[in-house]
Amino acid sequence: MKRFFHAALWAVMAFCLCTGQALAAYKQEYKLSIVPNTTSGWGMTATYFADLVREKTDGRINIKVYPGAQLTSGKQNSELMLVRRGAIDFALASPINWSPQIKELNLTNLPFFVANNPDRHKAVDAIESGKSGEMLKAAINKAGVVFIGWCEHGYRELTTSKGPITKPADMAGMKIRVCGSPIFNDTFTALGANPQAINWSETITGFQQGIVDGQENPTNGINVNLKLWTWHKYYTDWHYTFDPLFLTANDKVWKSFSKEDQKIIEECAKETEKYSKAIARVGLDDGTALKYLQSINKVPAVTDAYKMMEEHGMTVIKFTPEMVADFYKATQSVRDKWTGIIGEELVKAAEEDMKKAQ
Ligand code: X2X
Repeated sequence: MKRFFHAALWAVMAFCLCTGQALAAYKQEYKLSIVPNTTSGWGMTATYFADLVREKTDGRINIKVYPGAQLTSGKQNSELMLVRRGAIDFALASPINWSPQIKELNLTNLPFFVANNPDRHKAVDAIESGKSGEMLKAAINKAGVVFIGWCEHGYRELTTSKGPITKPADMAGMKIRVCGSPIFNDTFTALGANPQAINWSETITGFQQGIVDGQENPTNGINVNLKLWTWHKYYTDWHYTFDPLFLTANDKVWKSFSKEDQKIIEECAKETEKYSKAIARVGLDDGTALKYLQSINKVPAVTDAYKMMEEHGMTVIKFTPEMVADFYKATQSVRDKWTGIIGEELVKAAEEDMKKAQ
């Protein structure tokens, strides 16, 4: 019996060596952190990724999504530190929450920078797949975590209880909730508003209590999903900053996976990227996103955000090029200051990547 057991053990080990499977024990569960809830576009993306990885690894890698910034006790700016330390295994993260520590990640939050191109969605793709994207990935890896792939939150649009907003003067003194990233403070101050840094975990209560007059977040993923019309009757479609998302893993966790499993995870991330971009862009692009979602049989409940918001009594203001020009001018000092912090080389590389793609 003993000899049989030994022989069996050797056979298993030999099989593992031949197939390149690591013998290191995998954890029963890997924790993936996200800041908003599971029904947001961000949450749907995280679930899509976790399900795909579980399926493609035959259950070897079981990722569980922890929503609501619960793994960071509501403090969204601590996420990078906790992934680095290993308290969090994976994060589907926004540059906004990591930019206080990784200065390069302020790039897409330069006001009126990415959308300042004829096709704003192509501009995003060009950064992510271009030289500037490589520089961003390198900056994330240098911070001690493993970059796995890009996903998407979307362009950040403004919702307010007062309005309509068509020129910077309309924002004078308005209390706007922003996340705790300093560039947002500078942008809203330059526009004459009164930015209030509040963690997302406390923001909804802030709306209910009327502590702020407005906030900014992506249309499909947050504004429609959270029914922002409950508190804010004005929607300003100004595309002033862009919020990608990226999948990352703790370094040790990543190294514990076999090469095959790492490759599977990377392939799952690529699939997730397509889905994530499509749900962020559906109804806001030329129809490409909807076609893709139809092809994979994953059309979400709302595919026309503008109609939905208007049906709920929101006034939708779509910025004209003249309106954008006014806001662009009013925020010049912010771009100047933050280009210096982000690094001129990276900002230039992004400009070139975006120009080539148009
Ligand atoms: O805090 C926000 O506004 C949110 C949910 O968009 C992020 O975490 C970046």
